Amino acid sequence: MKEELQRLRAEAEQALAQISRADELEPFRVEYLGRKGRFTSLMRGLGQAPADQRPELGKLANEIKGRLEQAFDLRQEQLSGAEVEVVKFPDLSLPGRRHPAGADHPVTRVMTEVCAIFVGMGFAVVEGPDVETDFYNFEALNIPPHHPARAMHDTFYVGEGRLLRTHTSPMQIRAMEQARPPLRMIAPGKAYRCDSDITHTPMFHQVEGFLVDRKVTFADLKGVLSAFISRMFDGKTPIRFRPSFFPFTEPSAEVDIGCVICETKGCRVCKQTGWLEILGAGMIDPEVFAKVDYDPEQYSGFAFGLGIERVAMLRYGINDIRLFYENDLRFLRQF
Ligand code: 2U9
Repeated sequence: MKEELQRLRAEAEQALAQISRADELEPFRVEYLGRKGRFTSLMRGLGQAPADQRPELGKLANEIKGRLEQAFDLRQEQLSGAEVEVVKFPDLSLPGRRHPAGADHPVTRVMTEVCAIFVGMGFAVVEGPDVETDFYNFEALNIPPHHPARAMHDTFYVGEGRLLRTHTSPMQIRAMEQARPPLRMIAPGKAYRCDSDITHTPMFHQVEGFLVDRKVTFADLKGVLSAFISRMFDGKTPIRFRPSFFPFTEPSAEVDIGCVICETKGCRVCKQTGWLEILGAGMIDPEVFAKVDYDPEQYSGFAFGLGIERVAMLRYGINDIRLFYENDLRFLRQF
């Protein structure tokens, strides 16, 4: 029994000395020192030893167990220290951890570019709330109740006389109320219309803008918008102005550029016309001036609006607007 105890002690000490990692400690403890371990089962056999040897054997067994437990604690301490050492001295030859870089969404990129071009021409940027009143969204823009143009706007009403703005022009009305001409401003932001198909999403982005001063003419409108288009697309893109109608501008025009896909030859994207509509614009209607107390005899101005998703679709050759809002990384990583 004595020899068996000594043998187990030597074996356990040897096994402990060979342990070099902290995760090997627990299996050792279970095997030798645990409740069902080898030491405990040997101690159980003590009952079979002759009665006169039992006290001496018991004392020896307790001593050996105590020393092994001490040695175990010491090894545990040494190994936890060793792990700290590893952290202190990392392997500098290992490759570093990569931090994936994000990128601007294509809509954000086009929005930033459009704004930068107008800011470069001296336009100030104004921003305002997405939830608006009927007055700022419709009435001040010469769209009275029951005007047929309201049907075109597919408005989301949110209760208590409030609605989600259907365009960013309300902010420009506020800016006109607060300042006097000369004014040059753009209003970038989100607009909402209850509409969804391959060219419409219920939320989309616009940049609308206006310039008001004495003696502003349609020629100024043509000059500023031509400069914008030549900076946004390549300088050689042909432009044409087509008569149109908006309640807030008179006269009004829609501006087309030569199809960027087929270079005006005619294709599916331009519906064989060779032209793509890019902007709406016109001279600010005197009724709008009346709403903000500007004298239309003294002042005139032009205004314009463009849909950012549409420009981004043309710029990047995207045929379904909904792709912008599906958050599919395979799509977004291309930009
Ligand atoms: C004020 C007065 C008039 C802004 C204008 C348009 C024409 C226009 C559309 C383009 C594509 C909206 O996103 S879209 O569907 N906009 O065609 N917007 S003139 O007129 C204003 C703005 C502010 C004070």
